[in-house]
Order: sequence, then C-alpha cells, then structure tokens
Amino acid sequence: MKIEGKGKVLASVAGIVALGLLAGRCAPSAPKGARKGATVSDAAQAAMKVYVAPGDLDEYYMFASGGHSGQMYVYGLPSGRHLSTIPVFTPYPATGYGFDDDSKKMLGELTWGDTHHPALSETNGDYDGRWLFINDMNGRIARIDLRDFKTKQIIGPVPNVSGNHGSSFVTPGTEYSVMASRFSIPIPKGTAVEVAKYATDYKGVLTGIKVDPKTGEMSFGWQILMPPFDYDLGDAGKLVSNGWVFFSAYNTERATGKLEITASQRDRDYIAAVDWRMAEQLAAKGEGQLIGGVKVIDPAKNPGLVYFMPCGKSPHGVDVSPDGKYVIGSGKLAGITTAFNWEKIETAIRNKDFTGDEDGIPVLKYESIKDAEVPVGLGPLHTQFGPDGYAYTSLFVDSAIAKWKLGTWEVVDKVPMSYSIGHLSSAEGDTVSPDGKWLVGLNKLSHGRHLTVGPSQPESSQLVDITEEKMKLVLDFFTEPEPHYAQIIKADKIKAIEVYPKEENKHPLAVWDVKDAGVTRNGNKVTVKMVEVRSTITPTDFEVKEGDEVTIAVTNIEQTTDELHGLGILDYNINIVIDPGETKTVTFKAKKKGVFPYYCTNFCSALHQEMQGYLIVR
Ligand code: K7E
Ligand code: CUA
Repeated sequence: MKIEGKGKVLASVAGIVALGLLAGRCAPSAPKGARKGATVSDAAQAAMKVYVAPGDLDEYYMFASGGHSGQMYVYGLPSGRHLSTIPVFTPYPATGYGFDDDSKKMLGELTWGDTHHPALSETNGDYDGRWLFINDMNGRIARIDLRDFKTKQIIGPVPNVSGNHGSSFVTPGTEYSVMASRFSIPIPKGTAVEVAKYATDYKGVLTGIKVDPKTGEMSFGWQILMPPFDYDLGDAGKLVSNGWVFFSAYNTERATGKLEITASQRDRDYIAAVDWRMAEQLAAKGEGQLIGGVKVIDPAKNPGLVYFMPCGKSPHGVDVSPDGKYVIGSGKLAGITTAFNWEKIETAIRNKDFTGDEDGIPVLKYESIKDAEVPVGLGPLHTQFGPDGYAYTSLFVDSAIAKWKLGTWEVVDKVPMSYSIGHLSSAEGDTVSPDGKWLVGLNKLSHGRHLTVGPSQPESSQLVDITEEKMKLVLDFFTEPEPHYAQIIKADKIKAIEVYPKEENKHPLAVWDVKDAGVTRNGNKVTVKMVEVRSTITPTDFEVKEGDEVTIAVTNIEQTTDELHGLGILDYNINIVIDPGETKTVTFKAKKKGVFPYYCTNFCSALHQEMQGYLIVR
C-alpha cells in the first residue's frame, strides 16, 4: 500500500492557500459558510492540513470503540472518513456477522456488548499492527485480526469478572490483555447476598488473559481477589515499569446506594499496582482458591503482588508515560492530575513505606510516591502523550484539552472541545514512541455542531493539530455512539489482505467448481454445497422437506478485490456475506413450507440482480 507524501497534498491545496493569502491581504473577512470569527487564512490552513485529495490515502487509521453498539469503527486520519465497521459483540447484517454458524457460535447467547477500550497489539511497547483487542462490559475480550479486520475470538464471560470496564489494555509484549471488575459482586456468580453485606461479601477481581505470541489465541491467565471497589481504567507499565499493570479504583468507601454521594466521601481513592509477572508465576504454581471454575489468588497471602497507591478523589484514567517513569492518575472530581514517580514507588515498596492496608493489601504513602500535582484544570479524565515529553489531558468539566510538560509539570496550552470530552487519543500516544502530529478529542456530546438528526444525536470527535506549540482544532467529524477510547496507528504498519487466497481455504464444505455444487441428504439432515461467482448462485434451486435440518455452505470462488457475494433467504432470517475466497455455513430448520427466493445481497456486477434462486420446502 502506497501512502501519498505530504508534497502531493500540499500541491493539491495550493489553490486554496493562494486564495487564502490573497483574501487575507485584501479582505480578512471569512467566506460564506465559515465559522464565526474564522479568517480565510485560518480556514484555508486548517483545510490544507486535513485535506486528503480524492484517490489519496490517509496517513493513519483510528480504531474507535463503539460503546454499547458493541462494534468497532475504523476511521482514516486526518480526513476523519469512516472506512469500515468491524462487528464484534453485536450482529451486523451488513457483513452477515452473527448470522452464519461460526460467528453466531462466537457471540453465544449475548447479542450485545459494551466496548470501551481498544488495545492494539504491541511488540516492545510499540504497536505492531497484528491484532486489536477490545473489551466488553459483559466480562469478555475479543480479538480482531488486522490481516482481514475480522473478529476471530471472543473469550468469556470470564468467571467472577463483573462489569469488565478496566480492559482490554495490553502489556508491552502483548503477553496479557487485562480485565477488571467495575461492579463488585459476591463470587462465584450465582451467589445471592444482600447489598447490606457489600463491604465484606462482595469482591472485585483483576484478571490477566494470556495471549499466544504466534496466533493471538487468548486463554485464561491469572485472577486476583480484590476488595469491593469499582475498578475503572488500566494501563501496563513500560520500559522501567514493565512487569507492572495499574488499575484505578473508585468507591474505596465500599459504599452502596447513591454512589454519587456515598462513594465521594474520602479525599483519596486508589490506583492498584499489580506485579503481573508474579501473578503469572503464582498461577503457574497453581496458587489460589478455586472459585467459579478458576484459581483466584489472594494478595493478602502473597505479599508483593499488589499495592495501593492513594490517588485524587474518584480517579478515572491511569496512564503510563512513554518512558515508563511516570504513572498519571486523574481524579475526575479534582482540578489536578497526579504524576507518580515509578522510582519512588519502587523505593516505597522496598522500604515498606505504608500507611495501612485494605484487606491485607499494603497502601503506599502518597507523599513518598508522588512527584507532582499538575493543575491541568477541572475534571481530568485521560492522558495521552506526544514524542517530545508533552502530555495531553482531557478535561470533562472544563470541556477542554490541557497540554503540559512531563518533568517540569508546566501547563503550556489549552484548547476547548465542543462538547464534554471523554477520552482523547494521540497518534500512537500510549506507546513507547508516540508520533505526535494528531490528537483526537472523543467528545460525549455534540451540541449543535451538525445538521440536526432528531433526538438521537451523533457524538462529535474533533481533530487537533499538535505539531506546533499551540494546539489547533482543525476538524469536526462524527462517530457512532458511543466513542470511549480510540487508538491511532500509522497506516503502513497494517498489512491487510483484500482476498482470501484459495490455497488457504481449508473449509471441509468448500467447493471451487460449480460442477461440485449440489445437495446431499443424510436422514433429515440436508447439506447444500453452494458456489457463488459472477453472476450465478449454484444451485439455482433446491428442495428440502419440512422439518429438515439444512446446512448451506457457500463458497465465494472469486479471487478479485471487492467481489463480495451475499446470500439472503426471504422469510427465513438468513443473511450471510461471503468475501472473495471464503466459505461460510448457515444452519436452520426448514419450519415453513413454500417457495422462498434467495438472492445475492452485495452488488457484484451488472448482472447482480440475476444472482437469485429458489428454496422449495415441501
Ligand atoms: Cu472514560 Cu469507559 Cu474509558 Cu468512557 S471511559 S470516557
Ligand atoms: Cu453476487 Cu451480487
């Protein structure tokens, strides 16, 4: 894949710039349609920065979580173009996901998910472009293969995990993708205990999902028993802090009821620091108590495994700096964000510089481990990083992004967001080598920034140019609900295929010649081997008996880019899509008698409409 250089883009917009300069000289008023207060040269400069000429390609991919849509959305940056939707936890008729046998089985009984935090796989702390992990609140993590942008595995619901929000963050070598309970419950699941016993009988768990370094296959790694706090966000240590993973926790009051009051009593909550290599060793030794079918390790019995770092009231994001030296914890009810120093944390652990414990887990002394309280502004949530020692923190209450310097802790710039920013994402901004250049504010509300579409409003995302000292807002674009976190990766790191090579298709029911298509019967089980290629569905008709169990295996024998075929069967709720070179099966009971037309759903040629046939149920 060739990425056009900036030179071409510059040339393509030279006209706009010239116009801007000219207009700037004689009449600095904004052209019709420009936002109030904008001069022509402002608009032209911003346009030039985000303009990707027809036929040119974006420089970055942005993978954004789709919240409770259960999906992932792929955007190109800087254009903000929506390129693709990757269905993950929710059926998606556009690609037939959740309708064919394999994806239906992968989804299981749950047909929705709530995705928050994508995690691109890493090698030595840098995105490697292989896989994308994404959490679901229903105790699950999915793995998407970036070779074909398809969901390949969903693990879970993992025992004892409840409200998997602090997930799917990966360790720097993608050894683990982690999970954390946001809603503590009595474990194992299925135990009913009254809420009055919350403080003692409810438990949270922190979990490591092991990732096979070759295949990406996920399996259960380790699980740690924790006090009944609400574990919220997480991030793995890197370089000097590699081997540790951090989770923020609110409601350390162990309160119930109206949490907005009851869980905001203490001045400080915690960040849990977990030695994941020790967790790995303990799990290998079989340490822990069997709960809900998995071994759960008690940190009280295994000193050194977990420590609590006191943090500003009700923390949300916890983010580790590119060099691994600082752990940034944002107390969302405060006006500051706290920078903890990893070296000081290690020293405090060594010196047992504790102020107490929570269920046997030592609490480190705040004054001994913090380096600075950075006055970023009100409602700090999440922090991302640039290549030059700068950090960017989203401010929900102030509805802005603050730029500040690691080490000197100086706040150097702020840019307002419209409206109410949640997460933010800078290019490769949570890796050991951030790219800088672009920062996206993932806003929760859009307040009149778009043509009205009725009460169900889109969310606004805003692109900020961070190449210069002052941040510059250059583009609004709109995302499907509900963007939480997103990650931005250089486009040339992803090597995707566009056709499944014939020789890789090992499906037992695949047929590559229309001569081999046909129907076989075994008792009341009917198997239909079907071939789709421009512009016929073979067989063009077939008959089954009422009550038969029918499996249709469709092979799309095309080896040409973008030659997808679909199979929709009317009145039978069947809708699958088969990519070039792929075989998919769909199994159903022939419950209704009659004649049911089937057809190709994906436009494939001038004779696309001719790709049709009849299922006859007698
Ligand atoms: Cu801040 Cu779920 Cu990461 Cu939403 S979370 S913003
Ligand atoms: Cu095949 Cu349309």
